[in-house]
Amino acid sequence: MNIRELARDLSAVCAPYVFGIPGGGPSLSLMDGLEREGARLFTTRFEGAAAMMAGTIGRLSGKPGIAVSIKGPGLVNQVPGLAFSLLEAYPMLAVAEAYTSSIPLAKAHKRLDHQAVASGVTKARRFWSEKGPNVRALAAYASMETPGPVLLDIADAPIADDAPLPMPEGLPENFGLLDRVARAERPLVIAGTLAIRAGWSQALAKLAIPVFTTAAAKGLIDEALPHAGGVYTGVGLELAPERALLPECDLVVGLGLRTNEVLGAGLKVPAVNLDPLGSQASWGFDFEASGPADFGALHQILANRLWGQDRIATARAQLESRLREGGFLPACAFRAVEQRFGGQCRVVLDTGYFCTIGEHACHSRRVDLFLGSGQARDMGAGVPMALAAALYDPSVPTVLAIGDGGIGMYAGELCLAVEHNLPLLVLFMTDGGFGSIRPRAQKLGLTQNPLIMKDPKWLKVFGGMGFSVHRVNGVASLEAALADWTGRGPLFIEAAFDAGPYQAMVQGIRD
Ligand SMILES: Cc1ncc(C[n+]2csc(CCOP(=O)(O)OP(=O)(O)O)c2C)c(N)n1
Repeated sequence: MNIRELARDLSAVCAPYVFGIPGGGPSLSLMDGLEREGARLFTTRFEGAAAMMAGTIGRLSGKPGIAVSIKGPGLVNQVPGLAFSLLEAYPMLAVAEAYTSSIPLAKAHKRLDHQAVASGVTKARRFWSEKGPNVRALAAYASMETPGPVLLDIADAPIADDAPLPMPEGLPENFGLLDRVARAERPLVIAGTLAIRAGWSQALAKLAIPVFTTAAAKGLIDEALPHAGGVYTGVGLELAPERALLPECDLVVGLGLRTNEVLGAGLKVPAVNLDPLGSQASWGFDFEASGPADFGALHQILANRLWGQDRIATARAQLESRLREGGFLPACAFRAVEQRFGGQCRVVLDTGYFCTIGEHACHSRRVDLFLGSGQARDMGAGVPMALAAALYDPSVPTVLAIGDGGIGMYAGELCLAVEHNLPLLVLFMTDGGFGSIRPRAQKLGLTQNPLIMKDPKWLKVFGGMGFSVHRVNGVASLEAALADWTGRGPLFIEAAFDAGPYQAMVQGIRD
């Protein structure tokens, strides 16, 4: 086997998007081979962003994206993106140049222990080999429950063999789960990202009982539907629809309701969970029954129940009126965006209080029209996510909401938006610091110095990079800036909010 054949094999099973930074060795030969096979190549400024972008492509396309790096420091730079993809359950293949074990230790240039580097942030690492797991097996491994990153180390030629991949044992179907659901009169569904991967979206849209999703699965059903409860986090306060609806159900039916998709595990009502992993991924929840079960049979039972739509309407109206309080704040900005694009835009949320608001204020229609770091809550990852999404599907504008904390981390990557003239709006929501962290400092009398970011200079930076730029401080100026945008080429809008009302805006909504 040679590198051209490796590229052909990778092209057959991966999405045709390759991100990374090659060196002069096999990484470049591989990128050349992948391009010849029809893949699009994107050189990033940092390998960590490349791994995040490859993972995001995996989430959107269902096939692993590819991130390429050199050995040693190149792989180490991929680590933030591998951790992100692992935590978000995004399938991707990381490909790194590597030393084979037969190369004498005297050759030490860039030499690091790849197994040690990869062990905490990937599902598996294997060397490109003649007889070991092939590329098809590695891609399938990245995609199987729970999806995540797999590292493929490569040299100029494959090694002879590598160890087989450890396969999990399948669990027997849990029939008790269906019996329990059949006895419920007012069941309520909370669906995790498993439901996206399993393709249950349309079936759930047809139900007439409350359906919530985890933040990472937002958009699984059209959130304008009367039975859509919105996002469930486990820590919602009195104005979050979860607080109004859960006490009124007689059974929560989890669909892949996993601990790392919520902010607080545990429920105060009886619950079951359909999950091929059984209880492995849902520690902290006390399910009466959990395990694999026939979704078709479960759906038939749920389709015969009807309740909760009036209650959802009331809860949503209460939340909406709270979101309208306090003057110009992120909720107004999300409404302006929604109106400008009639819901036909993709919203990407970075991490901060604007994200807490956005998760409740934005009504997502489809699962590909919302991205957030719902599991990792990885500040800064919004930039690579938004870029990958805009490259993957430029047919709708992508709107990235990001704050003072996340904007700088991967800002250099946004050169790609200019180079590719992407329909990407960076909506920079600034309150002059880490608004979501400051309340704790204030409460405990801790220093606020590390939490304040004075006079952001990003408008000039993005203008210099080639973005159209606007600074807005109210709904009218924001609407004018949005109306101006044709969607051809990237736009940067700095929206400035008063720190006081900004910090108060989540009260009653989320802990
Ligand atoms: C990679 C990473 N580092 C640090 C954090 C901790 N963290 C969570 S929110 C936040 C501040 C976010 O600030 P900003 O983007 O300004 O949003 P705001 O809090 O003002 O809403 C920080 C530092 C994180 N979630 N991820």
